[in-house]
Amino acid sequence: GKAKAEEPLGVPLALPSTTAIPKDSESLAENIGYHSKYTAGGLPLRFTLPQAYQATAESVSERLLERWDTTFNSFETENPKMAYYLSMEYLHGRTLSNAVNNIGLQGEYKDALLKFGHKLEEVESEEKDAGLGNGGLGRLASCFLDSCATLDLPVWGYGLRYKYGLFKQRIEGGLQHEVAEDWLDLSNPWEIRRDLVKYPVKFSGTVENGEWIPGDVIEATAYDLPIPGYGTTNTISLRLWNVEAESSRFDLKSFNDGSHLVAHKSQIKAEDLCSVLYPGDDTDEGKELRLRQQYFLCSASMQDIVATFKRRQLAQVGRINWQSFPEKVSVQMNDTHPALSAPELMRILMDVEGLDWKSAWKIVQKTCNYTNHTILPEALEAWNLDAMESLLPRHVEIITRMDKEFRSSVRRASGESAEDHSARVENMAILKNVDPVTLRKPEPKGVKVGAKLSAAAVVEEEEPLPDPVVRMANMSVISAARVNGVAAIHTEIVKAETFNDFYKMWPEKFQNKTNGVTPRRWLAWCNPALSAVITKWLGTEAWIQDLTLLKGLEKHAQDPELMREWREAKMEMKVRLAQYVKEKTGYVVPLSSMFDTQIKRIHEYKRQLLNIMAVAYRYKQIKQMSPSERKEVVPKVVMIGGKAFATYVQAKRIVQLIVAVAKTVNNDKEVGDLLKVVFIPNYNVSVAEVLIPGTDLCQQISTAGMEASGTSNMKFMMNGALTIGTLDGANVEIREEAGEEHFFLFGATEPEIPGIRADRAAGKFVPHPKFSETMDYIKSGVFGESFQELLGSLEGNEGFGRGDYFCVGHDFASYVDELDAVDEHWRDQDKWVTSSIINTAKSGKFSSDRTIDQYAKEIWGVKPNSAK
Ligand code: B1H
Repeated sequence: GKAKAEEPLGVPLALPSTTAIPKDSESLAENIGYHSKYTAGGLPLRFTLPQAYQATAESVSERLLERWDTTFNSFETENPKMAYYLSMEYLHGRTLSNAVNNIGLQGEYKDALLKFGHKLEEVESEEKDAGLGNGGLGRLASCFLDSCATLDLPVWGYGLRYKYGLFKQRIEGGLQHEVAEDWLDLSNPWEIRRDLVKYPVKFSGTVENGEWIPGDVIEATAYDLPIPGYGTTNTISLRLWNVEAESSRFDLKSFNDGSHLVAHKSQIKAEDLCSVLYPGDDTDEGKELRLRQQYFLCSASMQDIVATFKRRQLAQVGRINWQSFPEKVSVQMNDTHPALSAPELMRILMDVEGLDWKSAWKIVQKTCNYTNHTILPEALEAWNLDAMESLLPRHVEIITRMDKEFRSSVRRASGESAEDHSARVENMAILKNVDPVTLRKPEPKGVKVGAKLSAAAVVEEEEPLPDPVVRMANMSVISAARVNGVAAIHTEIVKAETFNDFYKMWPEKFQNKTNGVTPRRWLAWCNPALSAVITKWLGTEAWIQDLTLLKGLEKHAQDPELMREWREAKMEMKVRLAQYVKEKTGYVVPLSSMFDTQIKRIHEYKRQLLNIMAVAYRYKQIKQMSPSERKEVVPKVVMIGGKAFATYVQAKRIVQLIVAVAKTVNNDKEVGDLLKVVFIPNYNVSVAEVLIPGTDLCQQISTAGMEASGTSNMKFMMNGALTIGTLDGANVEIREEAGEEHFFLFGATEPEIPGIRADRAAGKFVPHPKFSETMDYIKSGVFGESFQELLGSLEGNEGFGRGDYFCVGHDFASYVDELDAVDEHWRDQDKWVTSSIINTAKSGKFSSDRTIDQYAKEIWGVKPNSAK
């Protein structure tokens, strides 16, 4: 397995320049026709939608290739410092519509397809979402790449090419069912398989005198996706690694021995590696396959990064100066999932390139950076040391040495002995549950080494010691140049709590980088109606590249003409959403209602339960009203969408309750149009693109301190939705930007939560009557069942998941009161529209262009490099 990418690339092909290829609708139609016949391979007599999609995608992909090639050549010849984004997840969504819009050919493709009798939007809807991620963390990675490309930054993404993305969600019999998402069942017109870019990835085996003799070697093959920037030629790459057994671990020897089945078995095992995305969001599913996946990503990517560095150094400088590696390379680890990048780079530098420990460690510490996305303890990855050792024996040696050096440097710096600082050092160290001197599993207490005790005597006297584990977050902090949180409040918690000892030792390492979302996909392309109004009133489309320009709308926020146009645009998007709801659920929702939306993974801390309980309360109130009282009710459509992790029982019960409430409420003639409840099935990126523009009010109601940032909150704000939310994650900054009169705040604050939990455990919680009344109402069976197990989590006094750990009971009254304030605001439609305009106008901060500009300047040290 020689790293082929190290070899010279050969002479660039002289092809027509990007401007020479015709892009008028005539030529595009011809090109689509050509692809329909020769690439998509269908009969041109019937130009069906799937075929139209395939042919159009091929045509667009061809146009991207020109840009891509230009960009790559410019990186290769100008050799700028590169940043590499490593992520186990990318929630890419659809590519066709985004690409056509980003390269500015929507009008031309629209006309071209009309010649075949097809609408561009319908053709675009044929595409399956690339759902290679769970939620916010994966979508953030995709938004970041869009911004990097748009800002002309020399950045590449690395990930895994899962055969099955996040499962599809079906609602049947009132329950969630998971169905495998075979997104590659048709050929993927966007990817290019790089036959020549392959690396061996080793597993298991033994280490003898620092030399790793692997038990297993599998091969990683690169598949590249183009990421076109907006308003620029720059088109960067997302490189996804795949295992291909034919070319990898097919064990010819045992095959020839006659043991065909053994050979075949190992082939299946190797291919399994990339077969499926782990579907947990904010959870750590510590399975061996996941560790294999993580290492596969890190090893292939680091080998590729090193090979690229060497190739460019040799071409530009003529020799390799390893000290300049951090001047040419920055690696961003998207949470701890790619944390093995650090020990893997150590291994390559030492075992392959022959550097000593000290020089290698200096390079690693200047190259790697780590973004933390959650402080939930169950999501902080910790791998069993023994399991890791059997899979990655050489890395366990390296990690153990990293830990040893770290422990002694902390002691050295504080000038005190091992004992004085043991608690602090143990807290920060990489290995946990090990003997501080040997860094291996300690001998059971009371048993002297070498003492001859019978096995039975030991078992009787000693409790089993916990297994040693590798704490990936600690390792990431130790090996990173910069560590960042994803919203101001989250970074403060990271510094003050999660990594406080590290922060005190290395304050300069810690930074905040408040998340952002791409305004291309999440406003300009998904909301054509509002975008047209914005462009008209700003007199320019420049806001698509500089979202802070939206603030120019503020001065017109009370202009009756803009208010009218704004209302019409919102209505157009509500009509589109209502059609979607009808199609997917059969429910008809009244357009004059307030559209109230909560979309995100189903998790107890995100509190969909709080939302649906408030809906139950509203329903009960409406039922009790007289006809004249009902006339005053603000009509509402409550929409909730999101997937529950298949084995997360409480989350699935929450889905069940939402579906049950919808069924009861929507079929209640007495309530009629005053209240509708919809569970939106199979929430994903392209569903979000319909839901967000059509929403009036969004719900961001997590228990304070638990949502690191949230990113749908930013998308809603851009699209003129108002927010009801807690002071959590990026909500804090959204409220600051919008102004408190345009944001509906409720609930306990982050510093109050521990006291609330303590009071609860001490039996001091007195439920508000509105809360008790709602609990009893649901338990009475109005929604078919009594939901005892679900509601039980809100009762009792203690324990995780019991005793209302997420403070639903505590926040309930303040939540329903604030929902009344929302209704009051809605009754004054002019006031509402003005607030809506102001939310959009003040959303500029939440463009991922701003976030990425900060990463580029404050962490990566990369500069724009525009392709010529
Ligand atoms: C976020 C995750 C996550 N934080 C483990 N952590 C996973 C953790 O498969 N796993 O094991 C997958 C994902 N995801 C989210 O990141 C936060 O909850 C959001 O608040 C934040 O907006 C988002 C992006 O920073």
